[in-house]
Parts: sequence; C-alpha cells; structure tokens
Amino acid sequence: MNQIKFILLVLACYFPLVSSAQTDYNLWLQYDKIEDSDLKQSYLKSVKGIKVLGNSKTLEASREELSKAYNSFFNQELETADSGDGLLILANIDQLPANLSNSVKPDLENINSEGYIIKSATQDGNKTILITAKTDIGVLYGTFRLIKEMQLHNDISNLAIIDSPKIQKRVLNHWDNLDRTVERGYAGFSIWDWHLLPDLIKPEYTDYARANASIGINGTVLTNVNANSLILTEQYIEKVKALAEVFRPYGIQVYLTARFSAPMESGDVDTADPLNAQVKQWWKDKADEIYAEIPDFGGFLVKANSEGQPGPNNYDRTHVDGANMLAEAVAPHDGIVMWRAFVYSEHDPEDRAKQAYSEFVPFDGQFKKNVLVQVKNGAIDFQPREPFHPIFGAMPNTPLMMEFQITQEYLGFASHLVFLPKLFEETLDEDTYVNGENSTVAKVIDGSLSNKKLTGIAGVANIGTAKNWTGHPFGQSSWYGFGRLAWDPYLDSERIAEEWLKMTFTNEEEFVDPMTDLLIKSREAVVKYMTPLGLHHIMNTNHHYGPGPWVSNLSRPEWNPVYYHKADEEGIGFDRTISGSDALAQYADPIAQQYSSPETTPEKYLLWFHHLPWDYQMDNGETLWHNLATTYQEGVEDVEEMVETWNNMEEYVDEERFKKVSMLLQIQLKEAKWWRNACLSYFQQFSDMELPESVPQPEHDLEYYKSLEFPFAPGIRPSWE
Ligand code: BDP
Repeated sequence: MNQIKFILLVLACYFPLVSSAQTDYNLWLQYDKIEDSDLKQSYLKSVKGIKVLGNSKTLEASREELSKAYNSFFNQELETADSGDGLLILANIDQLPANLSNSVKPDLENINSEGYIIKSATQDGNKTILITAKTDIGVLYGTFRLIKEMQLHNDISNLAIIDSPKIQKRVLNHWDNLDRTVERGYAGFSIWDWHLLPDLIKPEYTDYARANASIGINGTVLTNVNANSLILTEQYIEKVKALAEVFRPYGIQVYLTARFSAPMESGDVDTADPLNAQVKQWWKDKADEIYAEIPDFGGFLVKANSEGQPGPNNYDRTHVDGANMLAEAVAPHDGIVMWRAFVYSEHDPEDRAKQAYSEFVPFDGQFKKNVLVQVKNGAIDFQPREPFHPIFGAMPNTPLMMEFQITQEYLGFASHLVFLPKLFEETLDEDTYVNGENSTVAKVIDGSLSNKKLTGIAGVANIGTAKNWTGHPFGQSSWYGFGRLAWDPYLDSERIAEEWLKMTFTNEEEFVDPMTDLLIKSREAVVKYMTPLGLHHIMNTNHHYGPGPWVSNLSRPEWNPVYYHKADEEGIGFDRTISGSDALAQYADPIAQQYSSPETTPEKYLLWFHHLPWDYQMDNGETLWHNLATTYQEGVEDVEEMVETWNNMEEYVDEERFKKVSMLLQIQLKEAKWWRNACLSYFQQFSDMELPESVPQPEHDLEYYKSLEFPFAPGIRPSWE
C-alpha cells in the first residue's frame, strides 16, 4: 500500500461518513453525532443544563434518555443545573412554580393526560426550554419529542410544541407462545424469556420499553391470541409482574390473552359457561389476583370461537355474554377487555368476508363500557390489500379497536421490504359513511365521530430475538410507523418514512429523498407481484409463504386459495355483488353502489368484488388477462428499481446493514419473480391466452411451482386445534 492510500485509509477510519456507532439494535434511537458545527452550536446554546422537578422513575427515565442522547450527539455530559441560560426544565405541571405553570395554562387545556407542551421562554433574561405535561408520562413523551427534533436537525431555539395522542390504547399484540416460539414471527424467538423470569431481567426489556415509549405505544399484550391458560397461573403472574415493573416507568401497561376455557383447565370449575356463577367468580378472583400483583394491569385480549379457540358459543352463549362477563371481572380495577371480531366458521356456507359482520353487528351497543371490539383492518385476513372491514361502518354504538398486522405473515415474511404504514394509512383514510360523508375509519377508531370514551388500536408485533429486533432492518420502520399512526391516525405515511429514515440512518438528503420514495412505493410493489387487482389469500398453505393459487385440498373450504380467486375458464375474481355473495351490502350505500359495477369499482378492488371474464376490457383498453400479467411484471420491475436505488446508498449506510439489505432485496426480487411466474402459469390454464410480450415466459412449468415445499418455514402455526 502506498503512503497516500494508507493515510486515506486511516482518515476513513477516523472520519467515516457513517457513524460507526450505528447498530440496528438501537432502532430509530441511534442519536448520531451532530457533525454540522453551526447546528451543534445552536443546540448547545439552547440546552446547557437540565433541571428535573419532581421525583419518579418516569422522570428519571426522561433524564437518562436526554443524557444518553446529549452525550451521543455532542460527546459531552448534560450537567444538572438550577438556573441560568440554556436551562432545560422537565416537570409535571403540579411541580412547576406558579410563574411557569401560569405561562402554559392556556396550552394545558389543549392536551390530554398523555399530551405534552414544549416551550421556549425567557426568564430573568435567560433562555429556557420547558417540557411539561399533566402526568410524568407526558413529560417522558415530550422528552422523546425534543430529542427527535434534534435527531431531525430541526431548529430548537424557539419551540412551541403541543401534542397529545388521539387514541387511548396504543397496543402491540405479541403472538408469542410460552415456549418462546412466535406465531407468524420471522425475527427469531420471543423476547420474553419466561423460563428465567422473574429473576433475569434482560436489558432488552428496557430497550423495548424505551423504543415503544419514544413513539407513544402504551400497552403490550405479551401472549398469543391462541392462548395458553398457564399464563394465568400464579407461577406465570409473577413473571408477568416482573416485566410490568420494567415497563411501568415508560407508561406501558401489560395485558394478557385470556383462554376462555381457563376456569376448566385450572381444574377449579367444570364449565366455562360465561353465565355460570362459579365461572364468573373464577374470573373475578383471577382478576383480583392479577391486580394484587400488577395494579396497573391493562386487561384481557380474547380470541373466542375462532379457528378452534373455545368461547361462549360452546355454551350457546353469545360474544356479548362472554365479553361482558370478563369485563365485569376487570371493571373494578379499571381494566378493559379487547374482544376480537375475527370470527368465521367452516360450518357457515356464507362468504367468509361477511361472517364477522353478520355475527357482531347485531350486538352493537350491547357490550359493557370497558369492552373494545377489536377488528382487523379488512374482512379476510391481513392481505397485502383489502378494502376496510365493513364493521367499521356498522357499529356506531360500540367502541371499535383497529387491529393491524405489523409482522409480514402474508407479505413475504421478514425478507421483503414493505413499508406498512402506507397500508395502514390507506385503511385509516377510507370513508365508511357511517355518519354521512367524511366518516373515515380514522375517525371511527379515534372516537371523534361519535364521541367515544374508550378508543384503541393494536398492531401484531414483528419483534423477536433477532439482533435488530425485526429481522429485516426495514421491518423496524413498520413498528415505528404503527406507533406514529396510533398516536395520530391522520399522519401522512410519507412524513413517517422520512423521519424514520433520518433517525435510523442519516439526514443526508441524497439518502432520505430517494429512500422515502422507495419506502412509499414498496407497499404497492408487493401488491402487484403477489395479489394484483384485488386478488387475495392465494398464498401457500399454513405457512403462507410464497404463491399457492392452486391449493384446493384443505379441510376447510375458506382456507383454500381457490375459494378466493375462483378462476375458471369463464374468468376470475370473487363476485361479492348482489349476483354473488352480496358482501357489498355490508357497506354504506355510496360504496355499495359505486362498487356494484366493475366499471365504477376502483381497479385495486376489482377482483375482490367481481368475477370477470379474461377478456373483460379494462380502463386502458387492454384485457383483464393482459393487465393481470403486466401488473405482476410491474411488481417485479418495482423491486428491480428498489435494488438499484439501494445500490446507490452504500456511502450513507454502515456496511453491515448495507450488505444485509442488499442480500434481502435479492431474495425479494427472486421471490417476486417466483410469484409472477407461478401465478401466471396457473391462471393461464384458464385464460388460455398468451402472455403479453413485455412479460417474460416463466422459467419452469406449473408442476414445478406446485411441487415446492417448505416444511420448516418460520412462524408456522403448530396446530390448528
Ligand atoms: C391468521 C393467522 C393465525 C392467527 C389468526 C388470528 O394465520 O396464525 O391465529 O390470524 O388472527 O392470520 O387469530
């Protein structure tokens, strides 16, 4: 090596463009060094010292987080101070001296109990920044906000920020089993180390809580909806308590899934009938027992009479009977019940998309006030695209909780880069018309439409023991974005993408702009190469990995892809109009009317609602077959574009993440082609039409694609009973 090269190498080691401190374990809390000296000077001028009024673990966590960030931004300690210029004051409003609390009085009326105020003020000629709130948790949220302002390189010399969450229960759902496998998890095993709890408290638990608090998530359901009643035993409650203690300072309540048959499994009672006095008493005692250990326990999440889970129907009782019985048990402790509406039955010949509505809508207004009915975003099951669930437009007298899936069960697992906030936003923005025009799903779930007292949103977590939490480094963006939308369901997903990229990687425009574009387009790309034009649920059996449109041999009809696409010589698609299942009638008139004819149905939902001939003429004048094929191809080309964009990003990203994402994108590209080839080969048997010239011929014949098996694909559900 010549001398110049050597010097360059040494320089590169000392002044890399990419901070060597970056690791994806730190998520969006990288706190990269602020290199720009003007910016650094202005921040150091605004924040010279810190004063925390009051005493609590939450305030301590706020101070610690600020110190950590400060140190990392400026390589300098944040000193405690009592007065002077550049003082940062952290305090619950109750702790503030009168002159300061008076200065924020009007703002206080505009925040709720978790909201915060960040204000620059001048006191005796000294500039200060005040972070205050009605609760200590509000102060913590404000602290993360101030840190974020610096992560985003925003000016903090004159702050006047007031913010509050719009939804009350902002919850992650972990589908984690007690043996640490994670149903539909693609990022390793469960982070809850049940065996070693309560004695071993891992630092990951605190980091998990920090990450969630930084985006305002305030609840976590620790266990799988396909529940194990052991979690309700004394032995496990002690373990849950240990986690709750770690999470409490960060404002995170723990919840558990309640297996409906638990009273029987405990051996105490020989029925689980919700109207039986002993059963009621069992749940009351159980609630008392849990609350004695965990006073801020959140409550129960229940999957009942769905996919083999026990429930009130086993005793000829209704979902209302079941939910209200549990609600009574937790009500004295301010607990809630999140009762899932994800129900469908193999014995019901009705279109699966209609069943939950048929079962739940008649119960509108009958649930106790501490029950939230938790509804998946669409009526089938977390597909790459679904129209919003019709229940959101049909139960105005029931608090409805949104359930999104952050883990990518039907979206290529953790090897596909798909920015899900774009999907979430699409659902939240749809108009249900439940109270006339502009009754969006967001307004239904934040309660603003009908003045709901209790509101909630859940995201099925994509978190596991993977070193970077989510497997794919970009899986973190969906966790982040879920939290942001839970806080404010009206946020623009593009803004979320931008801030996540800056906080996680770098503020360089040359990185942020093209990558924002990539994230935003990534959702449509997956729709195109998996389920274009309204197709759905054509993934392979059980594991849902890869294409399986041919699958027709599963015991339950509505588990078979052929049930959903209905391709035959005549055409393709599910007729949900009046001539078919009439699922459309479950939507408000303006939608039902618009979608009743294929000509006026948005193309993205075409085959969701209509069965159409292969030569049906599309808006662009081409046949349905032609557009189906070219859309699959476009999906592949979109991924090619993602690969190209990423290749230009090497200088902005640490080597580890750069390489990992490059390799994952190659997997995604390979699989996008696989989807295109397999689906088009299969559908071509029925269309009997040539592929358009722009679409390459599949590499293999259909038999090859059908023969592929993945017995150990991750996240499999071990048993369906
Ligand atoms: C389906 C999953 C299954 C879950 C179920 C649910 O395939 O593993 O148990 O949803 O949400 O998407 O209950």
